[in-house]
Amino acid sequence: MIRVAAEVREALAAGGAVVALETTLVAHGFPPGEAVAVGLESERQVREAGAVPATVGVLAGEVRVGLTEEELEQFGPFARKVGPRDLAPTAVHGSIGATTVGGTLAVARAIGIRVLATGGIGGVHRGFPDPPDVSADLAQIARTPALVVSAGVKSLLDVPATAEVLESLGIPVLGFGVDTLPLFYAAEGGPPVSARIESAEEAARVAAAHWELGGAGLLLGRPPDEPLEDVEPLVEEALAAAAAGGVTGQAVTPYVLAHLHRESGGRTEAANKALVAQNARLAGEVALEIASLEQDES
Ligand code: PSU
Ligand code: MN
Repeated sequence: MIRVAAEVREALAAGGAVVALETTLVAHGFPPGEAVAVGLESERQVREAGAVPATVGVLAGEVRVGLTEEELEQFGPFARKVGPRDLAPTAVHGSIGATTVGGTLAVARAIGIRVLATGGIGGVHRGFPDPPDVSADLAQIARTPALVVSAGVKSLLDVPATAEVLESLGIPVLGFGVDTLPLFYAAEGGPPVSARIESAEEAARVAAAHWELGGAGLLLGRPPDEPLEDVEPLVEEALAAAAAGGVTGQAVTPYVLAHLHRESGGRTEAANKALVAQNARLAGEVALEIASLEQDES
């Protein structure tokens, strides 16, 4: 059911550094025609850090780990958005499935990948419990012994509520050189993190300690280098447009991101591309540190 590319398989067997990358961000987070380049840039950043990228997607009846460029090009807007619950049915039915953070983590857990990079994780959507929309990313982070590097929680969500759920689930929320959780496009104004760390090496030591203590997932929030601090009015407009258009469930995040990319004149899209690449780079660095700690152990 799971086909792991030779490079990823060999790196895992040797205890090397591997970073899982998702395909929902490619299929549903950027306009077609630009999206594949975002995925390839993440892979390049992971490699520059010295780690092996493992992009995950469902294709031809298999969960593939370590997609080729030709394979990645198949993840267009028509690809099904695949969370943890959707992996098995999508694979069995032979559909193309773009894995979310949650879906990708489920695969990472199955084969022992310890680090994942994304833009921003999903969480509690605004207005809870009407609608009662909570991303499966949260529950999957809680059960996967892996570190997720993101620019925090997507600001189109109810970020304080999401931070509370992260605490309830026992997920350490680490700030990379910051005391508050980054807000995806924005760096300022988020809820406090549970611990601040200053380096990739320190993140790796905290993750290793958390796992030794029987813990599972951790979130590492890295603020974007060039944040946009003024997008909240546009976010509210995008959410109102989604509600007015009857957009619900899995379709909300892609709809809102596309609205923002269009209405900001491309500013949110440029910011999103940049932060995805920055997170991939840091994830590669942390993966390297984790691999070196684990080598020392054995
Ligand atoms: N980060 C981005 N763009 C995205 C996502 C993350 O920069 O599109 C995706 C991830 O796949 C994440 C998903 O798992 O958004 C969350 O969607 P939902 O809230 O429907 O679970
Ligand atoms: Mn949802």
